[in-house]
Amino acid sequence: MSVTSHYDLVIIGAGPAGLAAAIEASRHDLSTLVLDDQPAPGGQVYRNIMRNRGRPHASAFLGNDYWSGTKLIDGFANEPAKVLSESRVWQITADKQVFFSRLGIAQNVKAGAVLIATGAMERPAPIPGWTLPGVMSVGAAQTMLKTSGIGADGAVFVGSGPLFYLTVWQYLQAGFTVKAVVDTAPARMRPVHYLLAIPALMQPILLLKGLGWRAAIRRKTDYHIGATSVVISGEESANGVTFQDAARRKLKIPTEHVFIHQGVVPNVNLAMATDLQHEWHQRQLCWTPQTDMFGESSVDGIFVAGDGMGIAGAAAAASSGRLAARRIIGRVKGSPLFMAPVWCALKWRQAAIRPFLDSLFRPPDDWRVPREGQTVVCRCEALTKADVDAAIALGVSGPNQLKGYCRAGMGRCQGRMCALTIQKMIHEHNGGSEQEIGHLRVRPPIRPLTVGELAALAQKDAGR
Ligand SMILES: Cc1cc2nc3c(=O)[nH]c(=O)nc-3n(C[C@H](O)C(O)[C@H](O)COP(=O)(O)OP(=O)(O)OC[C@H]3O[C@@H](n4cnc5c(N)ncnc54)[C@H](O)[C@@H]3O)c2cc1C
Repeated sequence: MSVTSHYDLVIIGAGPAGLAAAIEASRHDLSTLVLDDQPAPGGQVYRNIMRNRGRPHASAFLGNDYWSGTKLIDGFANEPAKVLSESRVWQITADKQVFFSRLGIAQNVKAGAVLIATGAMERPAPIPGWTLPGVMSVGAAQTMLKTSGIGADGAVFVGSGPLFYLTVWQYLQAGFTVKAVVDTAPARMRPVHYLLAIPALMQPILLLKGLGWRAAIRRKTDYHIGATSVVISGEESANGVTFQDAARRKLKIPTEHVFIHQGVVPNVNLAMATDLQHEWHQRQLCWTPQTDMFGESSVDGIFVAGDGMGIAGAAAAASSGRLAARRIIGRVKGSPLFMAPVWCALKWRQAAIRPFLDSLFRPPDDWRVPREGQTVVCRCEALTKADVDAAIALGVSGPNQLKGYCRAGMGRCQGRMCALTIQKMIHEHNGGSEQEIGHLRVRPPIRPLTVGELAALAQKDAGR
């Protein structure tokens, strides 16, 4: 597929937000390029949907919400927008040049406008034993299931949140045995949860679906609610999970496979490396880019949509993608946006359940910062909580200064697996607000890049 060097709109991410924006822009004759690092469009939620269509078994266990994505995928296929899969975007400049690598070759395109729709990632879960072989995130377990129908019999799922229950349910539907489910959500709802459940009633189908998953899990597994003090045990690899149940009994469940999860947070590395202004979202405990109602960021012509601007789910992600595209179309064509308040209201309604979910499934404190000194915090640099505590005790103002003291956050992942933990540790030591503590500075390239890949870019420049 040929790639011209200029597009009206370049979109990063082929999930619901990116695809909905591309459909809208293409229908209004904007030249549009979608770059995505997965082998096929769909994002996290509709991962591998085109190939799974040909697998009758998959239709049963992936559920109706997954298959609702075919409408979006087919709609996108009918538009002239180009998609380049297996393309990792590693830099966006202020003059809207987008740099990416595809099949070992670095390339760049120039855009009239850029939409960052890079979605969400799982919140790091640094509990004792989380780095042992045999331990995976729930999202990774679901990725294996969606990609190739692979799973592990006898696994123990530990954590909470909508993706947690959905994946356990999909696992059971796919015919895998689940040894136990250790749910860290509170055993009883508090008054604040009931209060926040009122706006959530605007999304009764989602509520009922969640209750249905939980009821099925309770029925079909060894289910423990209100679990605290979770530890994954093992020397060379995981051999069990210990925890305290709601009745304060200490229990141990032997297993070789542990899947952990404490919700998702916006994947902001690309937005941060592009120098967009961010703010701390106290309810969702994560950083979000500052945008206007259309998703336009602090950098002119660079927009953000979907879960990358705050966790709101697939339907709201698609709405925010459409909203950003309409603003960009309006700019190119000079057309007014009379319907904007209606589109915003729809997006708000699609996310009405979020405050309730954020409150009920708020990660426990000891999942945000481990209580044991020997637990690894920064995986890339193999630093334990005790190592990082010792550096913080020397006196640091924030995560960027801490890097210089102990290298925490300086590895290949650029803080994806430790930034939120390190920030919270400094916050616990220094006090003040998490906004003031700040985030690790993320610099391009946001993904590891070989000299060979870069050389291709230099040759292209020399040939001009
Ligand atoms: C592991 C995981 C599994 C999930 N599964 C479900 C589910 O089954 N059901 C559900 O309702 N919700 C699920 N979610 C939540 C979910 O992400 C959404 O609400 C929805 O997919 C958000 O849509 P989006 O378009 O914002 O982002 P996404 O669907 O996440 O799409 C973003 C896309 O951008 C790509 N991308 C990211 N960075 C780059 C880069 N630098 N270069 C190129 N491409 C990039 C990603 O690979 C992805 O394909 C999941 C979240 C995670 C983290």
